[in-house]
Formats: sequence, structure tokens, C-alpha cells
Amino acid sequence: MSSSLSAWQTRHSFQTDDAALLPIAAKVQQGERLSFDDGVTLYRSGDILAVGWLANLVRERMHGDIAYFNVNRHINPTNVCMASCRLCAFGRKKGEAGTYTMALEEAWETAATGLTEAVTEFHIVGGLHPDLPFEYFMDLVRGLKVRFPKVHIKAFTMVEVAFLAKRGKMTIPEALERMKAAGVDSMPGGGAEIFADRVRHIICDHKIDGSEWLDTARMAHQIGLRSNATMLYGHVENEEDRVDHLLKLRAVQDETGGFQTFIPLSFHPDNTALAHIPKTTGMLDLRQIAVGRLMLDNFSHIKSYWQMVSPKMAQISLRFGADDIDGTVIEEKIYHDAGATTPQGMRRADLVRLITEAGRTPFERDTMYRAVTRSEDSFTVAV
Ligand code: V47
Repeated sequence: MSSSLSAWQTRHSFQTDDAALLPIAAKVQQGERLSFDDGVTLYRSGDILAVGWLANLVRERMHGDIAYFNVNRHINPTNVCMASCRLCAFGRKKGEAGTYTMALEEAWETAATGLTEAVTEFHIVGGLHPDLPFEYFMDLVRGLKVRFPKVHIKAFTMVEVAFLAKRGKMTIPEALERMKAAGVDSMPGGGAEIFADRVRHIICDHKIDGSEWLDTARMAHQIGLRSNATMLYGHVENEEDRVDHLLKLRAVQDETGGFQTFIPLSFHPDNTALAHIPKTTGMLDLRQIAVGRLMLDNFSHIKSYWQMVSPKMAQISLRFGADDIDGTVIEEKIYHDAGATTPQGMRRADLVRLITEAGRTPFERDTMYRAVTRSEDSFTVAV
């Protein structure tokens, strides 16, 4: 070990019994970019506390003690879906039992119901419906904007954008422009799953491939729409597939700077065609957050989505690289259809308590990470 590294370790009390982590620790300290092999080493290291320590160092460098949350509402307009992804328990084929499609009035009413706290964001994700026209989705967004002009609309994954563009017989940039004109303010990160073809063929072979997802994100960013990025882990992927996914996101982010947040999504197997796969463990959930923080040096935010990993794990993640735990959600369908046992939503005060008890400072953000100030039944966003 070089003397400068040992001096640094003493100063920062980094300790590990995994010698393979030492050169990575030196790079992290110097703000150097980590390589593919570093990523694989981080995934395979037995010293999860050391990996978490490094991720926490980066997280505190970027955000200090702040932990972000928001007051949001999910709306899933339809669960009818042509894709038949093996990873999914939410989507159903047209005509199958349990399908639903909201009439526009119903979607707007849904937006208004639930907790009384004024939401700052509608998160809209749904199935790939074979019959709903492009204009249904534009009317949905326009109607929300008229009724809730202050609420940010984060709508349509890259998979939905590509599908709707094809259905509407337009190019993806055209579809994105029309979505933006209708009132879409940014886009959620879903549908990314794992980019590697081998994995995608097993878990979701009927939708766009990894490079189409990345191209669509790039096009969204180029017209000024910010988006999130996800990665679905804990199914048939291996460590190399995960690192490959992270590096592909990092490369697009270098080009566009358009990703706001990275959100690892733990696979929920119940009621899916992959129900034989065991649920993820706490160690994998924490490791995923930490490796994401360390590899994605050009992403500002890493979200530990409490619905996915449980409120308790999201809280601990705030010490393993995460700076965001997502929002109140109010009504969640995708993971609950796949066996999630978390509550459907949480109150603002519960999120504040989780963060405070983790020793972090709660920061209510809007979707663009601007500070939100509240009065009784309204809010103001700092500009
Ligand atoms: O794309 C589907 C995932 C995603 C399962 O951008 C599953 O802030 C686990 O996009 N087990 C949709 N995951 C959700 C999504 C999202 C969620 C939270 C925050 C944000 C954001 C975006 O849900 C899908 C897919 O990757 N998913 N089925 C399942 N069984």
C-alpha cells in the first residue's frame, strides 16, 4: 500500500478487510471515475460496510446531511398491456379478468383524491394499450394541467413514448414535442430494466431494447425534458450486466446531463412469470444503492424508493449512498400486484420522521429538486 493511501486512510478512517477495495477507495477519494472492473469488484466485495462507507462519502460530499422527499401521487391510467413482460404482474392482455382503463374524467378525479396534502407531482405510468389513441394521453395531461396548474407532470416511460409514437404514426422526437406541448414536464425512469439483450430476452422481450430506451432518453433530453433512470435488479441478471447498465446510463448522462435521479428497483416476483425467483435481500438492496452512487459520478441523485425496498431499508439507505426516498405516492399498483407488502402511501410527516431518525435533514423538493414551502393546503416552489 502506498504511504499516501495509508495516510489518507488514517485521516478518513476507511477500513476494510477486502484489499481489492483499496485502489477503489483511493479513486473515490480523489474523485476519479470508476471502471467496469471496479464496479464488478464493488458488487462482489464481502465488505458491504466498506462499500457503503465509500458511497456515503460521495453522498455527503454532494448533499451533506440533506435527504430529499416529495409529496406526489401515482396515477396508472390503464393496466391493459400488449407487452407480456415476464417481470410484470401489473399488465394484462385486453379482455383478461382484472383489466381496467380509466375514462378521462375518472383519471382527473383520481388525481384529486387521496391525502389532503397538496401534491406537487403526478407520476403517470401505464400499460401499452392496443387501442387507446395518442390523443387520449394528451387529453389526460392537458386536463390535469387545467385542473391542477401548479402540479408537475412526470409522465410516460421511454417504453410508453416509443410505443405511443409508433401508434400515432410519428417519430419519437415528434411524440416527445407533442407530449411537452400538452403539459408533460419531465419523465419517469421506468422500463429500463437491464439493458443487456440476454437478460431482456428473458424478462421483457416484447418491448423496446436497451439501446432504443437509451436513444429515447437522449432524444427527450435533447428537447429539454429531464428524466429519471431505473434499473431492475434481483432476477436473472449478473454483476456484469448491472455494471454494463450503469455505464450505459453514465455515458448518456455525459452527453446530455438530462437524467435527474437514478432509482434501483428491486424485483418483486409474486404473480409474475418469474415467481420462482426469490425476493431480494437487504444486503443486495443496500449494495445496489451504494454501487449506483459510486459508479454514477455524473448523477446528482440516487433514490431509494421506499415502496420498493420498504421504509426501513430506505431509511438505512440514507447512510449507504441514497439522498432521496421518493414521496407520498398515495396509491401504488405495479409492485402491489407483484406482492409488495409496503403501505400504498405514506404521509408527509412519516417521510419526515424516517429521514430525521436517520440523522439526516429532510428537504421537501419538487420534481426538479427545488425547495417546496407549504402553507395549510397549498405550496410554493423556490425559483
Ligand atoms: O418499468 C414492473 C418496474 C417500473 C415489477 O422515475 C417492477 O421517479 C419490481 O417507472 N418488480 C415502473 N419492479 C415504475 C417506475 C418508477 C417507479 C418509481 C419512481 C420512478 C421515478 C419510476 O416498475 C417498470 C419496471 O421496471 N416493475 N414490475 C416487479 N414485478
